[in-house]
Amino acid sequence: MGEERFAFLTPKPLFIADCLSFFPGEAARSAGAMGRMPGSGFPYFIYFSNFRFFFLSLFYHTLILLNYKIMSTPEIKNLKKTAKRILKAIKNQETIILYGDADLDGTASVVVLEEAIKNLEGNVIVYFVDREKQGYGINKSALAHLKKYAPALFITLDLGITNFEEVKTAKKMGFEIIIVDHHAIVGNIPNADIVVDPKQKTDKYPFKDLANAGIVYRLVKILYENNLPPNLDTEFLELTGLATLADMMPQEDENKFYIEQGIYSLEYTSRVGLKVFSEIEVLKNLDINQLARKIISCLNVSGIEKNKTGAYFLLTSKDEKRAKILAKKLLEQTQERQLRIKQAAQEAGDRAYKNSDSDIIFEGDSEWYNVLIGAVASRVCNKYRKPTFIYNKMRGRSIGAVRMPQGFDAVKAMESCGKLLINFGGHPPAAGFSIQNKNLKKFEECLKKYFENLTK
Ligand SMILES: [Mn+2]
Repeated sequence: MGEERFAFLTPKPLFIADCLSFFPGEAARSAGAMGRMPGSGFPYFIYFSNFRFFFLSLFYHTLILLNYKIMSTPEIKNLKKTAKRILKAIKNQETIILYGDADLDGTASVVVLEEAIKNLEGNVIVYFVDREKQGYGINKSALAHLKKYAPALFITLDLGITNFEEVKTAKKMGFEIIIVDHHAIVGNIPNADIVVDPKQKTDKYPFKDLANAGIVYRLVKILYENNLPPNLDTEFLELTGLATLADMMPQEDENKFYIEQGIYSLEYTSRVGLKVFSEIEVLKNLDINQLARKIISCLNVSGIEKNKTGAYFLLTSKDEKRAKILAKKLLEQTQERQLRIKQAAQEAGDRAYKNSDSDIIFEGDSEWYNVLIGAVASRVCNKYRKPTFIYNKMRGRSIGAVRMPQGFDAVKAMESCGKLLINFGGHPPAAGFSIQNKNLKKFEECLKKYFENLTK
């Protein structure tokens, strides 16, 4: 038991290169000295570099310790059960629906699991929820659209853990539901067939801050009984690393491994949709970290067409010409969006300034679209260092993004006013909600009271 937990830490040629990326400066220096290796050449530079024996043995011992630590820890709850169920579905040629969140973490989760399942000859339907039109999570219109595929195995990725009613509805339609999510548990868990979320109280997995893509990466390792082909492994790690950064998960423990490993191999990526970024004129001179940040800003918010995200189309593209056009388009859209975010953050800040004695910032507008509010809330929160609630006011209801300065918990704050909300969820520093417009004022008052009591 245990060797499947961190197969990428078991000794094999790649392993030496793997451990190097714990120390990216050293690795980059050796790689730089060797120049760019063709194809998936990056692991091989180590054989040519005159790396000092002392460092090697240091790394080796670190790795043995890490391996020991990881082998003696339990797996994420229900992850093996999920893998088993997926393998059964593949064997029986059942339809497997992958229902993902539209950000990069959700998209990476879908792409990795889809490619893993398809490579084992399973049947996959991919669906992304349109936050702009449908809101966050599982929702009625998506279920109405997917109903025709029932009965099927319905796997939610990077969402679902707060969709109590929707899970019930989906089960009635004949779906078997597996939730794979990393967001905070709000009270109970939905009545799904299997729930994977390291934040469940009963989950003994020691590291709680994985991105959803990190959970999926582990799942895929189990699906392949640790014999994931190296080319797939590298490609999956790249997406896992990017998603972990995009979701702003703490850069420690296992996450550090995904980020450094993923970003490092990005330079030699064989995924067309990622490779094209480094070929775009204005991005040509960026170093690998800057390039990664650019890619993330383009793929984290990429719009939805035909129930798929722009990032999904790009990451699964095999056609270099079309991928380049799409990447350029996403880059343009990102620049426009960043301008709009700046303007909206300015406006929200100005309005909040008039209310400067309030403990919180609570502002909304019909022009602040769903794709903007998260970034707007982040900017405002960073500037004013107050609990920040920014919402897009639509017809009848609003969708909001929440950001907290250190020491505050967005999920707990909303839990205390939960009755006024349609739905809410997320992480302590960053979360979201949906609400009937008629409850907005009450919600604001309730939050003010909550934070007033906290600071007393
Ligand atoms: Mn996520």
